[in-house]
Amino acid sequence: MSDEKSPPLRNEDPAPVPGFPTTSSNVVEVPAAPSTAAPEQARLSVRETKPTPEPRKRWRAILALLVAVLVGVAAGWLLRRPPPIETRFVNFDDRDKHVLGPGWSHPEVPPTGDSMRWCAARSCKLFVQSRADAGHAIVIRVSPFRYPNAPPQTAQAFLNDVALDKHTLPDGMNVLSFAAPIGLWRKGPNELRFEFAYADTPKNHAPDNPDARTLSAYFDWVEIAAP
Ligand SMILES: [Ca+2]
Repeated sequence: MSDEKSPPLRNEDPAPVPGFPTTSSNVVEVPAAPSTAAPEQARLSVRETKPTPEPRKRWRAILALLVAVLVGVAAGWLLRRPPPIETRFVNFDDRDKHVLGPGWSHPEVPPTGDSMRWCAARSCKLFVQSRADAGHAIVIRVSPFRYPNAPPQTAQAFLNDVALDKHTLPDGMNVLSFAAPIGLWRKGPNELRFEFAYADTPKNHAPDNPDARTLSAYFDWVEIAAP
């Protein structure tokens, strides 16, 4: 074993590297990088208080779009079509001309004072307004055209070409009802048609009657009754 003691450890400069000076004067101090915290904070502050032109344009465009949508909705609401005024009663006087379709004769006022019209054909039409939000009963007051040995007179109603009930008409005035379910009604104008078993001419059956019209039934009124 060797008696040589190891030299005490000293805080010495690091071992020299060949080709590289070792003195402390040769240490190159790297300047500290400038802090980025302050400029970043400044930029954030600028964004908060002073928007750049592009976001401002975008917000203006969105605002203009919202205004346009609101104006369109308001205009649509103001210009919306009002619901139709429903036809509930046809009295067959001069005020009901606008609902009469083909087949009807001129208005008449018999001694009873009622306002009447003949259906002067095998079928007659009415154009009635509906909101199509409920079913109704179509009720009519009517008298058939009769003559000796005439066949039974029948009346059938059709709503928009769909057949409803069919009734036989006894002699004289009758009140008849036809069920018209909600599904058959259209919003706005509807075609209501009455068809009869026959239409004939009074002149052909009574020599003293000059009436040459072809008659089926004499109407007093039509009511489109509440459900
Ligand atoms: Ca009447």
